[in-house]
Amino acid sequence: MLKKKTVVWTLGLGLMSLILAASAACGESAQGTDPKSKAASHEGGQPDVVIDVSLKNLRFTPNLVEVEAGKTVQMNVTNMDGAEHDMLVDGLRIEKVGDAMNGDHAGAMPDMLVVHTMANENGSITFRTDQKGTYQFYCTLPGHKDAGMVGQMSVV
Ligand SMILES: [Cu+2]
Repeated sequence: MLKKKTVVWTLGLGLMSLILAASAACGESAQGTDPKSKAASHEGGQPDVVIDVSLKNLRFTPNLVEVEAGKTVQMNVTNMDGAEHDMLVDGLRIEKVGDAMNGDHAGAMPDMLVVHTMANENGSITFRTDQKGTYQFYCTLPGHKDAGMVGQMSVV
C-alpha cells in the first residue's frame, strides 16, 4: 500500500517536471525568434536616396514624394517662408537612422515622419520604412493644412 502510493507520487512529479520543461522550451524559442533582436543596424550610414522638399508660400514643393520601401532616405526640408512650418506624414511609421540634424520631434514621436522648421530654417531626417502605401502629409501649424499645405507620399 505504502509502496504503491510512492510510485504514483513519483509519476506525478515526473509529469510535472516534463510540463515545466516543455513550457520553458517554448519560452526560449519565442525569445529566439524575436524580430527585434535580428534587426540590422546601419547607424550613421550614408543614405540611399536624398529628397529635398521646400516650403514656401504655404506650399510643399514637390507635393508628391515617392520613396522606396527598405531604402535609407534622407529628407531635407528647407523653409523659405518667414513663418514656422512642419511636415508630418500622416499614418506612416518609420525607423529613424542615425541622429536627425535639427528640427525633428524625435523625442516625442520616434517612429513618426515629422520634420519641424522655424522661419527660414532647415530641417532634416534620415529614415527607413517598410510600410508600402500612400500617405498624406501636411503642416500641423494652425490653419496651414486648410490653406493648402498638403501633399502625398507614396512608399513603393
Ligand atoms: Cu506651415
